[in-house]
Amino acid sequence: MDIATLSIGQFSFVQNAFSFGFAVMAAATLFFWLMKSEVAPEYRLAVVITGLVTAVAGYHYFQIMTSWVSAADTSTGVVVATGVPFNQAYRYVDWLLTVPLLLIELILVMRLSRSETIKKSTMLGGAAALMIILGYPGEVSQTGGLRFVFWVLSMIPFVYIVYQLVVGLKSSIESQPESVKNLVNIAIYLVIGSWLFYPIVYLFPLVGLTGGAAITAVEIGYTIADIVAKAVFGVFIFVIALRKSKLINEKSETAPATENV
Ligand code: RET
Repeated sequence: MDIATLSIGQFSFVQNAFSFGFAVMAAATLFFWLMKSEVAPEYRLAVVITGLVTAVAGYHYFQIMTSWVSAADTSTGVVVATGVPFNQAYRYVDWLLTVPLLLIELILVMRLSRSETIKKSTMLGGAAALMIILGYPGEVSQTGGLRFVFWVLSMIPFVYIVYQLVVGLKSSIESQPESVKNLVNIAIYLVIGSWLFYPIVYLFPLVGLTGGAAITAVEIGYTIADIVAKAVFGVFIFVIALRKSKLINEKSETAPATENV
């Protein structure tokens, strides 16, 4: 990627987006960790992991922003490459850590049986890690051909995850309490919707966007998707945990709690 193809406006726009991403992730982390005691003990792990995801992302956004700033000199009013490459590995390392955690977060908040929790976390977490690892060589390659080949390879685990979320979790959703069924459904579609964004953004340089416009579109696209997939999704997880905690409290006053509550 050639940073000198960006206009000064594009360069600052991306820099501001990274700064915004860092602020959102840092604030979300504080929110989840400070609010953790508002949910029943059964759901605290899910909420702590939600904060862990935004904490890891916040750290990486800070690094991404720093790397972006060191890659260019704008003091002359145009973008001149300093020779220090913009490090895209930060994004992929961030995803490698956070994507499996996000899936585990969703599984934990559903409170399935122990064996099912372990099985689903391993399968989905493993597929997510594979998807990210397969995407990286294409992201850093300079040729459209390689970018496309790795897109196709990475789409295989991606389709598997989406299939598992839609079909595999269907019966688990049915066993969720009425008051959260809708929220769990929305959370799953939020995952699928925001995740679909990534492979589409990845393709931008292959569908006619070039130079600075392509770089800007990819970086802004990933940043928006990250904010939705981590912070906004995290709020859904938190609200689901809060509502289920209320149910536990109500039930303990009347009858014993049911399995998925
Ligand atoms: C890549 C490569 C091209 C093909 C596919 C991809 C999918 C990436 C996804 C990333 C999700 C990241 C999240 C981060 C925030 O927490 C690697 C771009 C399918 C789905 C959710």
